[in-house]
Amino acid sequence: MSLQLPRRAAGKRGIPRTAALVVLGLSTLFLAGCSDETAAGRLAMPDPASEQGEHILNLWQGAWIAALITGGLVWGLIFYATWRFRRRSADDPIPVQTRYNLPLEIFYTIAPVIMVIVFFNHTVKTQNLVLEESERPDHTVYVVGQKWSWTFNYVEEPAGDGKVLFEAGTGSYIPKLVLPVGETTRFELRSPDVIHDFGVPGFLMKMDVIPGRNNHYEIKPTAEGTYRGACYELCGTYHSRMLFTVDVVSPEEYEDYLEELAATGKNDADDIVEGPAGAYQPAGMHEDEETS
Ligand SMILES: [Cu+2]
Repeated sequence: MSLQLPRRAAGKRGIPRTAALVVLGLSTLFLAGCSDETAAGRLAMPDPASEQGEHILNLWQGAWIAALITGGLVWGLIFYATWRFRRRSADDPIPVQTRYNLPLEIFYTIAPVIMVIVFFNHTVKTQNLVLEESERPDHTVYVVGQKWSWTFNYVEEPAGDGKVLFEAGTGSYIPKLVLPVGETTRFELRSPDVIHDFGVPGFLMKMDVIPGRNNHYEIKPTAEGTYRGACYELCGTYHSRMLFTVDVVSPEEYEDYLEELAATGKNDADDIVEGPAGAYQPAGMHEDEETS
């Protein structure tokens, strides 16, 4: 059975053509405005300061463009149909009621499935790109998320004389992670207690830190600067204290920083440090107040 439209609709093709042109024009305008230079062009994403973040930004922009084109087309058709086939006077007859239009039903079943396959394909490709790991990363940092802060362990660094250099935060001290620009650092994520999530919005990357599981990812920072980081998993009472800062510096400054850490005499250990024992709690808080 073919789709039957009221006679009035036939022959008047001006409106759909105009609607299609409006959708096309708006999408072109939108695509042209999607530059990586401005926050509006990045659709509210932070300016990516890592190589991996560029891929995430592309996926984000692409997904929004596809969603807006689809949305524009659907809204356009809805508004067009409600306006074009509205009842004009009380004498208007009820238009032909169409049911069981097989080609149309096949189309609106298959088209969304194809769209989902395309979105899925792009997502998997981006995920594979950002999780790609080098055989030998330039640096490795063991990131320990512990209640309620972070400990950053720098391993295999010459300044450490085979020892692990670390910076440990507490509930009342926000730790600093230092990374060299243009070099790859692998984060080995460890948790001795509950699930945390290690993320830096400026890098557009984050990953769960799960007890008993060795999650890892690599980052190649592309711009020097100071970035904010946090725990992105509601992990317990003082989750909100799990902040840290990231300083992306030149490779020379990075070496200097490690030497400074080694020189303190308090920031080296024989093995990975899982946070300063007994110092997890913010000052004045007691272990029995802990609820998770
Ligand atoms: Cu946490």
